[in-house]
Amino acid sequence: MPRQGWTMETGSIVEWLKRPGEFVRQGEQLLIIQSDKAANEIEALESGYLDIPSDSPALGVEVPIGTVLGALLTEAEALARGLPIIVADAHAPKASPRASTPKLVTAVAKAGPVTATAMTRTPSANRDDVSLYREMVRIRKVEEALARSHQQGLVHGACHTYVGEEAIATAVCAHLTIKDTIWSTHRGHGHALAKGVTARELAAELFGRETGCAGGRGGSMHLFKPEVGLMGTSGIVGPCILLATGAGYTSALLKDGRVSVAFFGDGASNNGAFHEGLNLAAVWNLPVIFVCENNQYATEVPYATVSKQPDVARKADGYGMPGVVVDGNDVRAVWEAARVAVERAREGHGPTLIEAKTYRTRAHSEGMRDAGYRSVDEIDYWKSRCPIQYLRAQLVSEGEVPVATLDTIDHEIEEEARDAIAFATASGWPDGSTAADHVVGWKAGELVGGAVR
Ligand SMILES: Cc1ncc(C[n+]2csc(CCOP(=O)(O)OP(=O)(O)O)c2C)c(N)n1
Repeated sequence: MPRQGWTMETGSIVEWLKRPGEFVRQGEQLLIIQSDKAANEIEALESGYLDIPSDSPALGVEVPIGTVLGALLTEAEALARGLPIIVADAHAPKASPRASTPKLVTAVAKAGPVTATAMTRTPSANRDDVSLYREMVRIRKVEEALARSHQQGLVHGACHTYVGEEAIATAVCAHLTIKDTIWSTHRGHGHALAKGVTARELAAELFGRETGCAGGRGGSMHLFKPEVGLMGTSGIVGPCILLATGAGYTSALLKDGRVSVAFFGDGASNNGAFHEGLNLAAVWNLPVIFVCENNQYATEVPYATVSKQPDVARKADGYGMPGVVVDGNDVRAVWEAARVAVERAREGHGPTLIEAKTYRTRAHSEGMRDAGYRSVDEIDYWKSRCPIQYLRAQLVSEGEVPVATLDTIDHEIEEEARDAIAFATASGWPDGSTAADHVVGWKAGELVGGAVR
């Protein structure tokens, strides 16, 4: 019984999603457990044949964390135990009747730029594909390690991963200096890494440790490292748009040449902050890039059901700024769109709205059920459009980068992710006596605050 959150002491099995003897691949959903707070899907941490022993707790029976529920065995072990080995996945969940086959690719290709800015896909001399590859792999592997850690109860609070969307943060941040600022969301791990937060600092923050980028006080949704321009991630949908606009206003007043970037999801695009932020940035010609990561769902709500206009980018026209639709799973395309937008902002020509069409291939948040609102076919389709594999295939087919180089990067990053988890696990907790540091509040009519260290 895995620990799901700090307060959980006991849990019960709601449902096994696999049968005894069935081969389960690492990362597949294995069972649903009920904790003190929620029903969570638990994925297999490794591959193997499922054994549910006769003394495994029955459904609905509450047992302490740490209780053995089942095991994933090798084929020899499974045969020795007399399990009815099942390799074919006949019980795999079928596509939900509501969801349909995605047609997005054509839509993206047709949409193209919608206002003034001419987009080209011509590679720039300055684009470093190997670095882009490395950064995307870093985000992917660190996210997967964090997801596993969440399942083991090491991550406190929610954990929204960026798996499938890596190309966007990677390509946009490739154009930013350390002085440029980014403002992000609940799904901000990838933005933080791409802007310069280390894997160690990120993992430690999610583990609540003092070595985290926010001293272990913020967790997954409150990442903060102004030294590298990460001005904050936030669980409140929308305000990052206003904060980035404010930062753009500061830069315009100070004439310091910085640009600011707001990363946000399609869910924020019907929020009042979107209208206010884009309108003000356009009117005052502010150096801001609005990056809408349209992964097509706000939690379980399809974008098509909340906007008659399928392209968020077309809304830019209403504010008098360029709006660009780009394939968010093509890192080169995003890189080019961001290059034009950042250049425009730095030269004083004002903001741009980039809509990167993409997809998250994991659940909205780790442990949440991911069924009913989208089909397995749809998820598989988008997995096949993995931005990392796409760039890898391009690099290999172009003959510019040897496969061995890419393999080496994969291994180095795997090691980096492992090291980050080990570092976070070994790090200390913040000292309880500092709990009020950085906290302000009203006392007897006066604003008082703890120490700022
Ligand atoms: C102002 C506000 N309203 C509602 C929520 C609840 N909420 C959390 S995540 C989420 C969906 C956000 O979707 P989107 O912006 O598309 O980002 P994604 O999760 O798809 O990356 C919602 C509605 C919130 N956190 N803040």
